[in-house]
Amino acid sequence: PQAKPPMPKVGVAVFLLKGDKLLLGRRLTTIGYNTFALPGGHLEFGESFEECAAREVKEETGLDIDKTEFLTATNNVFSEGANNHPLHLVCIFMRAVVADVNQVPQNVEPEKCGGWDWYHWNDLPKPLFKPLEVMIQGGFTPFPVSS
Ligand code: 8DG
Ligand code: MG
Ligand code: MG
Repeated sequence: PQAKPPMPKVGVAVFLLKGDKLLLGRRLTTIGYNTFALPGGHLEFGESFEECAAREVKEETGLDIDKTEFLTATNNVFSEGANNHPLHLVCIFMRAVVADVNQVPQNVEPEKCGGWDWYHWNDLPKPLFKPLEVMIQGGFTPFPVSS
């Protein structure tokens, strides 16, 4: 029997903003090992982008989010994902803020993440997760235009 052909997947990543800082964690999973990335994960069947953003942030950091908005989407083809199989991810980027400013991020999945911290936009840690670095290098900013 023929193996199922690989299909693109949908990822949702969240720019969780606090003033001029954002939340990043060091990945401990195959793709982007040891690089700093946003909280996020895969869209489940039937879920809205907002629901996925809230669920993944909660699962990974324990934080509740608010004011969730769509920002942009990127198309990422990784030549080697898990087990050296190519991986095609359409990543949806959302923006949000913490529902309660006194809530502190917890490292809920220590096998997947080295820990969460707030980083100033002008002093981001290195190396960033490749798709994130490419966006930022290209001039993308997740912050609302100030009036
Ligand atoms: P899940 O099993 O919890 O559903 O997924 P996960 O293990 O949390 O998935 P993930 O790799 O954290 O996120 C899904 C995909 O989203 C990831 O493989 C690639 C894409 N993605 C980007 N940029 C970013 C980013 O900055 N952070 C995260 N978390 N994912 C990103 O393209
Ligand atoms: Mg996840
Ligand atoms: Mg994740």
